Amino acid sequence: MDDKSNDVKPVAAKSIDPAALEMLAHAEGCGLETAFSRADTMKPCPIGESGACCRICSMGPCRLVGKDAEEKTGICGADMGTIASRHFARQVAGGVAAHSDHGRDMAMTLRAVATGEAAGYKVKDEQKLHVVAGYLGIPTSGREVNEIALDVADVALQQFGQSHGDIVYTKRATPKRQAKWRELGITPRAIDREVVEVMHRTHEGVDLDAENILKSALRCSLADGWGGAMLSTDISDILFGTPSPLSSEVNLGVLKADQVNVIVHGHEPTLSAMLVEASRDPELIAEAKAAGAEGINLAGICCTSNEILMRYGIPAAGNFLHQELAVLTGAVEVMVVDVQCIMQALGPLSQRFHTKLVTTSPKAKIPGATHIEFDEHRAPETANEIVRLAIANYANRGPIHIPDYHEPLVAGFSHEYLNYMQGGFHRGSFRPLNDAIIAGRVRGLAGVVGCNNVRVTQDEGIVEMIKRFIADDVMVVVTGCAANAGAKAGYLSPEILDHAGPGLREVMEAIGIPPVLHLGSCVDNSRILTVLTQVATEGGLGEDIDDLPAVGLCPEWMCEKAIAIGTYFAASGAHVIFGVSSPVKASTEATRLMTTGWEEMVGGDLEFIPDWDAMYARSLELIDAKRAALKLPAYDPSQYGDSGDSLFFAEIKRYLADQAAEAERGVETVGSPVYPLAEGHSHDHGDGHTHSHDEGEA
Ligand code: XCC
Ligand code: SF4
Repeated sequence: MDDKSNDVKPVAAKSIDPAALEMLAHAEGCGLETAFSRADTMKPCPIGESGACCRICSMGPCRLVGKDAEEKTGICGADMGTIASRHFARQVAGGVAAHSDHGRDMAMTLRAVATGEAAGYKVKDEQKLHVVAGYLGIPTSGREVNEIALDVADVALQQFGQSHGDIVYTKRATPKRQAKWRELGITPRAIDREVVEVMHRTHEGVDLDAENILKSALRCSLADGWGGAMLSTDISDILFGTPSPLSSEVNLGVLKADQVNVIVHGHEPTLSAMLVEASRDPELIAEAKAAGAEGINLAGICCTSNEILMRYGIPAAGNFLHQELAVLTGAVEVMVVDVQCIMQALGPLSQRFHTKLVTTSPKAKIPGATHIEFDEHRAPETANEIVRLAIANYANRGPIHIPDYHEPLVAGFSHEYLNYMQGGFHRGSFRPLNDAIIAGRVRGLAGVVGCNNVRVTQDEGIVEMIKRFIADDVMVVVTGCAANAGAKAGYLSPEILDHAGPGLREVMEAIGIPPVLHLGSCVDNSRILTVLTQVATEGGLGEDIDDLPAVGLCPEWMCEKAIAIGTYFAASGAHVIFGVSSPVKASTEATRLMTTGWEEMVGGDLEFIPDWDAMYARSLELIDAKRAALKLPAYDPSQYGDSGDSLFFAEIKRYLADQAAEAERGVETVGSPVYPLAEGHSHDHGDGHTHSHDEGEA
């Protein structure tokens, strides 16, 4: 594997984002380090990186190295396949635990709302509550909202620790998929149980068969995709509204020189939703003005950002590798963090500036931070306290350096909204998309998801894949930090339709959606499972996810959650390709099991291809092979001519132009919906009014 991740990168090769490069030069000028510069001196340990290190017991750590490494064993006799697979399975369990614990907290919040203990929150999307109640077998007719919500919360919470039965949401998979899981014995039972079982099996001296270990990893991952993450998405929609498209902005330039800047970073929407309200509270805005600022500006980083971008249009300051860069601007009064993807480096770094780092979860403290514990029973007070801390801190600002980069984007595509776009609320379907794939106007579907990783050039792999896919008529969905990367590079703006291939362009214009759809945060990868399942069952493209001309990519993966996501997509029948480096590359056996082995077993697989060209070539090969297997016409771009702009897109462009003009005049417009709203969905316009469009729905 000759990836270049071990060389010291010149600054220009650290990111393709000009804002990041500007801030890295600024950091160097200030003599401050970042993850980017630390990566130059901290090389990945090649033994651990490749999966050849076992530190499961204290007879080791055992490291299998050398030319004959695969013939060696650890002291207990564990071979390379076992060692690499065990480590991989534990990564899956770690990722599942993270997403699912987040999901559990969402269910706890819903419960507190239902029992009237969570002031400031309410069930915002009753329609979604009814749909979810239906999935969970909870009666709805003639019942009060909070009565239903309480049952939904309790059944959701049961999914974590139930002593018998399977995770209910597995029934949302295609019948074929459910049967396959049953036959293989990998239907997940209870979320916590699958995590515990992997931890048990991978304890010293238990499961010592690579194939069996990896099979348990598949089962565990399904407890995330069709369990914790899917519940998290659904309950977030119930509490904060199912997203529908709106426009906003992305990159560090969304920070405002003359306003109190508050950044939310992490993963949960719970406190951040309250901070949205607090940042728009006239009383607090008046206090900010009294402190000499023009107002309060809230922006996000990582998936907390995606959660509030999708629902309130709050601008995104950047993805994972932007967290330190945001502090380096000197313009952040408070950075509020909850859980996951938060660098400890923020502690000491924020102390070099006036920035107050605020931790809020009892699960996640950082030395150097101020801890203001979030408790859903007094959320509005906590949010106000944090905003007041920021206001008081405004006067302490030193010199600031905000790079002037901010791209417009459209975000907020839920599965529900896509249904609506393709047939209206009462006849929602995926028929137009399926027909377009069958005809070859759309060559296939690609999900480009996941993290940033300093071992590769920031955003490069993600943006390269998005760019090439849409040019080759592959429709793209994005989530997490990959969505943010695509947005920073301009690929989430409707303007990008001009860069799409002719077939894709024609279809996108007809349906009225852009070629790259932002589906949300990382737990919202569950939305992609729902979309793929519906495409598979709509007709004409086989019967299951493994029949579809689709591929999932995670070019710049970094954490265990990404591994859990990749694994549940594979277990659901998708071909998945990760970049960076394979955590099992030291083992030919584990690599074989996760590729051809899993393909035979579940129809999907997990490959690691660090080279962007090779990753892309393999993606098209997989998509075209599925087209051929379905006996669809081979993709032929020459048969579609350029079509004119649809009225729909002309409208969006006009809207964005107006918005830019208004922004120029200082009118706050981020978060305005750019699409006609789906009936039954609502948008908070930030002025305290919620516009619901649910007439006509019983
Ligand atoms: Fe974290 Fe979700 Fe990865 Fe980004 S993409 S670095 S997990 S924030 Ni989830
Ligand atoms: Fe070594 Fe076996 Fe202990 Fe792992 S479990 S550290 S391979 S002795």
